[in-house]
Amino acid sequence: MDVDQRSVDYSLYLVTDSSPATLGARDLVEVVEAALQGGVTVVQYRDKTNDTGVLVSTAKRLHEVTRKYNVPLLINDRVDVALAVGCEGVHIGQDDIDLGSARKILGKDAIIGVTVSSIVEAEAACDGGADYLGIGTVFATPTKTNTKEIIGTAGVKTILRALAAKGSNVRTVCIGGINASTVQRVIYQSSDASKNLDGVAVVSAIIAAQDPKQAAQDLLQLVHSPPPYAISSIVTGQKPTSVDDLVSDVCDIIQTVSAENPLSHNMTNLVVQNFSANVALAFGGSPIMANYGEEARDLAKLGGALVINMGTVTPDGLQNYAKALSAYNVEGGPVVFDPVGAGATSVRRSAVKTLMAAGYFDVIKGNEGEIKTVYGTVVQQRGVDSGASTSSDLEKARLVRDLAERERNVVLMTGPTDFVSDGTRTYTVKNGHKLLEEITGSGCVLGTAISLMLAVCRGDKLLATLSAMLHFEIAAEIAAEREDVKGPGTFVPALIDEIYNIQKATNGGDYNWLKRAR
Ligand code: 3NM
Ligand code: MG
Repeated sequence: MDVDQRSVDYSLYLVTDSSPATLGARDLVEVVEAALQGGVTVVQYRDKTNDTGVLVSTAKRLHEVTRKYNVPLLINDRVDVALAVGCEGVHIGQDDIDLGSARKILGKDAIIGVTVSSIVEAEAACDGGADYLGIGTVFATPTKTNTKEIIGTAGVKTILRALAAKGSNVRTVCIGGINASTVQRVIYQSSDASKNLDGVAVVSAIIAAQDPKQAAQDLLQLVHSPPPYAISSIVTGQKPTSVDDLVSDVCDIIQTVSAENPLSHNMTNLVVQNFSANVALAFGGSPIMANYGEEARDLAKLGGALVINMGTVTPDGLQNYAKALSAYNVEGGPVVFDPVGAGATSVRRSAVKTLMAAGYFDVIKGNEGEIKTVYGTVVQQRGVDSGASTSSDLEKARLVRDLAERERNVVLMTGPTDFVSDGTRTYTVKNGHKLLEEITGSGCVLGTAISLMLAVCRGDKLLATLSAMLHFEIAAEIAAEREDVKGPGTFVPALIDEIYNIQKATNGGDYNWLKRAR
């Protein structure tokens, strides 16, 4: 088979596994042929256990099949086997034969790919003339337990960005835990404005599948379609606009919430359930407090949004959150993540990592300590409070922008000044009142408010978030100024009333309250 290296289609790259745990008692060549019928575009024969004789004979059989489908066959690690078979190339890991030697043996027309898990490795492989990179390990996977580093979608993105900065046109796939439920998110979140993945590499999602042909077909289709929560046209290059410019949009969203009465599904902590439900009603939404993950599949079909607030996290709770998150991701229903107390304990830090790997959050909201923890900065929070600020406003603005860009979502850092960004547009909001800090759950209920706005404004997650912030925080100001409000106790019911009053006023065409926006 003649291969033009530039025209290789890396969309769905199958790595084989002959172990009984993955392949079972089936014949590898038959499974691979089924996968080829399903649309696999590259095959890598990877066998770490069999003797060389078996490797060569199996590779020959595989090559006969891959040639029929005009798909390149690469051999993992074993340049000698590739030579013996005359297939299209090899894939080498960091501990295998070095790239220069492999190239010398196989020649310039061979396809040679290299496993990389860092920028340094990626740049070295590029400089050494690799045709493509296998970037990983994306997610922990039972298929390969001796992986060096779990890099997540953020790690893949960092590498892609570094390659783009070098002007490299090396092709890229990623590997590790890629399956039908992760593939779209991995491609969406990894891709940098300047460089995208060319495809994904999978082992168990195809080799261990009941029907490898169907599995390959499904995966290929997912590779080529954006996830349901993707925004098709994120506004790029737009300068941060003043809040004033957004008045009519904000009011539109507020009106739509009460017109459509969307569901706000809260998986929230024990402290704020009642408060959150009342606030959702005051906004004109329809709250449901449902912490059991199995319910989410039905609830996610109702067009609403989900709030995951890990304020009272438990092992059971974490599993429930993950189930609900994936149910909403499948439907494209928006999800708000409130990583309460993220930096307070090691359990919570690890819960954050688990949830971030489990699915896509449209909006992440938290105080300074929480957002820093989600970003990966080590902070020690005392309880769930943010603690004294350690960053300048410029640093905070950069942090929310960078995290939003990394996750391709919206990030809100609350505080005396709120910072909110979608990675392109970053706004600050200075509304609110000190009394919000004197009551419990004011941050949590803002998460609920955001969920309602997101449910009716999926196309602009930033605008939805901003609408909730302004509505809620201006209501707090108006409530705090009322004569009957004497302190935190009287503030809570007044806050609910003023949220309700703003909603009613906006529906009546009175936008005056928004003049307070700062
Ligand atoms: N290489 P699955 S991860 C073969 O990170 C391999 O370099 C990896 O298996 C790396 O698709 C991996 O079943 C196994 O998760 C991927
Ligand atoms: Mg290897």
